[in-house]
Amino acid sequence: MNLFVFHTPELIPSGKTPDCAIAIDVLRATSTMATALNAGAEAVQVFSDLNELMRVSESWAPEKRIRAGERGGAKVEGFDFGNSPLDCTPEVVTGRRLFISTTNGTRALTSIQSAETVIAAALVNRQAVVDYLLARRPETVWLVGSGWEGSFSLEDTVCAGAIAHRLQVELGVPLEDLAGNDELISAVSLYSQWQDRLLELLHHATHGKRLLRLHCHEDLKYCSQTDLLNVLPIQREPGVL
Ligand code: 3SL
Repeated sequence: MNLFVFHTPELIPSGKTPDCAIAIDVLRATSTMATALNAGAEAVQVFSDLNELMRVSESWAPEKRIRAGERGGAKVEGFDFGNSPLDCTPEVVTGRRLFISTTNGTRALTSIQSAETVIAAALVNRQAVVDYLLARRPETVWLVGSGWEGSFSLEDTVCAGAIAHRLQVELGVPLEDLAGNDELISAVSLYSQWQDRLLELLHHATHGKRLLRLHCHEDLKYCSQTDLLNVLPIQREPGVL
C-alpha cells in the first residue's frame, strides 16, 4: 500500500486516479456523515451546490429526508440542520436520508469522485477506515484534507496522520514502506506529537477557533474523539455514501 496525503483538494495531482481516495473533514462534515450513518441514516447524499440539494431532495417525502446546509460554519436558513454531528441522533435520523452541503467537506468528496473507492473519514471512525484498508489492501491510497477554502487545516492533516500511524502499527512495517509523499510523514509526526491532546490541537486550529466563536465547544469535543464509531461511509453511487 502506498499512502499519499494532500492537505487540500487543490493539491490533488491532475490526471491521476488512486485505487482508494479518502476525504477528511474532522471539523465537521465527515464527522457528521459518519455520525449520521452510525445513527441509522439510510444514506448520506452530498452536494456542492445548495440549490441542487434542494432540487434533488424535493422528490423525497419530508419524513424521509433531512436537509443539512452549512456555510461559514453557520446553518443555512431554511435547512433542517447545519453541520453539527450532535444533531444526528438515532431518534431524528434513523431511516432518513441526509442531504448535505458544506463549505469544504462536500467539495473534498466531489474532488475525488474518479477514484475506484471513495470514503469519508474523521477521527471518530478512524479504526473502521483502517480496518477497511487492511482488509482490501488498495495499491494507492489518497488521504485528502478538506482544508478551509484552499488553505491547510491542522485537524484534517492530524486525522490523515492518525490513519497512517494506525496502519503502520497494524502492518508492523517502517513508515517509509507506506509513505507515498513527504506530507504523509509530516502528518504522522503531527499525530504522534498530539495524539493524547487532540482536543487541545483542535482549539489551536483556525477552524476550531472559528467554531468556538460560534459556541460549538461540544462539537469540538465530540470530533476530537478517536475510534468512537465503527462505521465506514463508503460511496455506493456517485455522491451517495
Ligand atoms: O467546511 C466544511 O465542510 C464544514 O465542515 C465546516 S463547519 O465545521 O461546518 O463549519
